[in-house]
Amino acid sequence: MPVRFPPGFLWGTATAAYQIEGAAREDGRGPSVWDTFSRTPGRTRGGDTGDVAADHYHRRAEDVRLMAGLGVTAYRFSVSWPRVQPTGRGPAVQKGLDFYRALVDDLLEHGITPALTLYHWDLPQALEDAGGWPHRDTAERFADYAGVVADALGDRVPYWITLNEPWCSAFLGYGSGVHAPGRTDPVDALRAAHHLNLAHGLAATALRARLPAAARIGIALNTCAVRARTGSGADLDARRRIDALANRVFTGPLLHGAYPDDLLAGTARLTDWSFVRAGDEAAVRRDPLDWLGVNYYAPTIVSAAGGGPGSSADDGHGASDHSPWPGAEDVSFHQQPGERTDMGWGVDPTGLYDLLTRWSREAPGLPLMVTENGAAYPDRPSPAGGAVHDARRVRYLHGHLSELHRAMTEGGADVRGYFLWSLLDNFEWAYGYAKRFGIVHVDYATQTRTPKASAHWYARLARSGVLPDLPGA
Ligand code: IFM
Repeated sequence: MPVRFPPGFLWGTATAAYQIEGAAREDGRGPSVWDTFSRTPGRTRGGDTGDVAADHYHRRAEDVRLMAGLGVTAYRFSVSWPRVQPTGRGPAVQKGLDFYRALVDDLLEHGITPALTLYHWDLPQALEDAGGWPHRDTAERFADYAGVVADALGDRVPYWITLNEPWCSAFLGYGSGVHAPGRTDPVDALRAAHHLNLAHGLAATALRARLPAAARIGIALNTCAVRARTGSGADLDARRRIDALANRVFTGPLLHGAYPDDLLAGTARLTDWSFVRAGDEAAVRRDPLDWLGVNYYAPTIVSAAGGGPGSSADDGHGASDHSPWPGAEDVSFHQQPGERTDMGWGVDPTGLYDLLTRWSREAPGLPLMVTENGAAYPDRPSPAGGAVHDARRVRYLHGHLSELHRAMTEGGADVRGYFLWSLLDNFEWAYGYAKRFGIVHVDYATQTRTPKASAHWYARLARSGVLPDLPGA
């Protein structure tokens, strides 16, 4: 039986501003925390920065034509906050807004539905200098910025995503410090998580007041498929604790209007959470989500402290002397056996099934989208003819899309679209340009784009709605 997706299902690709745009100092753009972090020696691999990246700021039209040629029906991109408000507050820079307006116009002309992310980690440096996400005012500034972007683009963008992976912003940015701004205070990480939740809520209200009724507001969470290494009580408890810090710290207030009790108890020796003011949790879901974005790459396998051979404090997010898990620093992490991607992440599509069916059970009636899924592999153009044979990526995608389909058919999940990460090879944060997630290869010396075998395979899917067989199967 062919694996067929419903008509109207969105077939997208995804990117983020700092990872592809470059033009870091052009047209009035201000510095973001990632400019500062990546220009600080030792913070990114080889000192790589997003100064030029995939030069998308200058190649916007070519990149949209490329997508159109692949037949994709949707594109998820992010707006760079410091390109629009260089210091994170005050009047908008018209040239910054013009760039995104032109991008959206190009997409619509090619029949590609825009999905706009307001925040994919590039906090204006001036706001970090004023305290960053641990500081409450940043949430208010974010709501103002959301209003500015809605006023400029609200008439033509149907899908809005407030935040991308707030877990990374809070816990990698302020806990383990492997992401910008590189701070390492567990309480700041928790404060940041709360202010990101609040920022989502305030922004959703600002968007709702400005956007047409048909616009759909969501958030993209990297919810974690946490698995206990064994069925022992201690390992199951480790799973519960990581689930609280990875997932329920966001889905608690977003879906249910409150932080879970076990999260508060598990972090009580660090903080009394008095930074959560009366009314905050209600504000997070005053304008409830229209849909939930799920980003998934690999499962996370945990055990209680001292988990035996092969266990470590490394959860796959990058080495640091500081844990990104406040109050659960003792939990051990384990590698998934079997195949791994170039990030070292295990390949297990069933994690996507588990997440989609979990959120669909926890939030009945809430449509879901896979807002990121994909894999890094180092394949390059072959010397003969330049084709890029990324067979492992095709296998990865095939496996995950099969599980997505199963989640819809057997698991009852209402999934409306899939955004493949990523359209282009790009700046992979602390790993710089060493990791290639694109279905289109980028030669950074010449900025030549070469669609890989996975792009051709995905084009067949986007055009037909039927999962193509694996080559050679
Ligand atoms: O490149 C990132 C993206 O910015 C956020 N989600 C995970 C991707 C791969 O690490």
